[in-house]
Amino acid sequence: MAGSRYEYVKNFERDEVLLHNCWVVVRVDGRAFHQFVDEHDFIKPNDKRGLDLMNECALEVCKNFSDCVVFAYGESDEYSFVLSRDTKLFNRRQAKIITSFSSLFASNYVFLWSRFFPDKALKRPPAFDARAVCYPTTENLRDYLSWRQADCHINNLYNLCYWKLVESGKSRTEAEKLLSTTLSQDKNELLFKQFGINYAHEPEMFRKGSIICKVWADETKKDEKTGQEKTRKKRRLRVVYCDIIGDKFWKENPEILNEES
Ligand code: DGT
Ligand code: MG
Ligand code: MG
Ligand code: MG
Ligand code: MG
Repeated sequence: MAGSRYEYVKNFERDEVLLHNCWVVVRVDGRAFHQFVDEHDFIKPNDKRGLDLMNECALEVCKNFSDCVVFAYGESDEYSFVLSRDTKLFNRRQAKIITSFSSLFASNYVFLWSRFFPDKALKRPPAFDARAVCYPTTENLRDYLSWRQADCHINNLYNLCYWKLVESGKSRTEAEKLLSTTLSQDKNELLFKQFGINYAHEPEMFRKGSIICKVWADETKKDEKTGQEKTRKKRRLRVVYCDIIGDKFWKENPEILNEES
């Protein structure tokens, strides 16, 4: 049946289609979270409740788009979702993909808030922006993920030093000035000598960020006939905290970026 005479307006629509045969990374990032975390008294520099909430939101996104998301990496107020390079999601229409991811992430953040902050009312609705970037080679994708994990490490080391100095009585300007000339090694030393903190013993979630992917896990089931328990290895969606810059993780989990999966 012919549409209305107004239907021609559809011809003005333009779709940006994500490049064929490339890995797609969708990164969502909290809007003005420097303010949001202050308004909600997040612990500085890392609030485990906030990071756990981010992970739960990301898990929901991964489950919702389980056919296409093969890996996710989160740190601070951001999460990167890797879509398989042959994904047909929304015919690879960029706008549909990024808006679906960011809105689903944000709605889950609100929906799940009270589970992670039971004693704290949400003072305003948070927003998350999103972008999609195409990476033509697996090396490019690995470098992207390494870039985010290195960013997590650099920021975390800096922020830990910064807040320890401020807590110890330095002004914010003094702390900034003091740290401006330091290298990574100097910061490690400062933490150890002045505050007795061995940076390597800080929680991996803070130092390495969070990874969501299918990993091999033991699953025990009771055989209905014999009543005997059987353990089988299955790939299950999990949050893990580990290094993804080196080759070890990728060698142990070749299925994740396996182009056929
Ligand atoms: P944007 O993304 O341009 O709208 O602006 P922001 O303010 O969200 O900036 P961004 O995304 O570069 O930085 C994230 C902010 O969130 C940064 O100020 C640190 C803060 N943040 C993230 N996680 C935590 C946490 O666990 N504890 C605290 N205290 N702050 C956190
Ligand atoms: Mg941003
Ligand atoms: Mg942000
Ligand atoms: Mg951010
Ligand atoms: Mg619709």
